[in-house]
Amino acid sequence: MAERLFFAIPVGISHQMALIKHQTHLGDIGRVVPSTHFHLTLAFLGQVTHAQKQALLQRWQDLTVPELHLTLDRYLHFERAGVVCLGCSDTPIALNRLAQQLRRDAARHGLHAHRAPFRPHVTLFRNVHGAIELPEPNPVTLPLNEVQLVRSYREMGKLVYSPLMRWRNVS
Ligand code: 2AM
Repeated sequence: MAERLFFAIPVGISHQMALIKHQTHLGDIGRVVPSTHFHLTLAFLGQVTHAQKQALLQRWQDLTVPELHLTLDRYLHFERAGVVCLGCSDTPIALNRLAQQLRRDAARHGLHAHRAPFRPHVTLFRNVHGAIELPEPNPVTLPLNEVQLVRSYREMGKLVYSPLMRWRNVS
């Protein structure tokens, strides 16, 4: 059976707190993403079969997680998706390289092919309808300590994100 998988950078508790403040600051603009669901997606894989997962895990066994910090310093409103996120104006080159590597490997194995460029962000609200004005945010700086391969599924109607694998840097 296929699983819905994606690669993400997790958001630790102290940074979750900072992001909750952003949600409070923005107010009632859509459906609030629960803080335990905060993540920064590097590559969405879609439905992955067991054979595809095995092949990719072999490919990624030596995946290197670069040491870097990522400053989230602007609100983004992706109108078609109906989401508001905290994103960054300056993507670190090493982060872009990592996301492109994961996306390329996934596409080569017949998985989701991303057409849009990588724009790092943490989604704060879903179901945001219509045009909204967004202020300048207080920046949040996330350290990149860990990358996770996450499975998403529904249990009793509730969305669950379950990390299957973790890759850490040496810091
Ligand atoms: P995002 O909220 O960071 O944009 C798990 O489903 C995550 O994968 C979502 O939170 C979303 O990340 C991303 N995702 C889901 N569907 C996607 C798609 N079709 N293309 C790109 N990313 C997607």
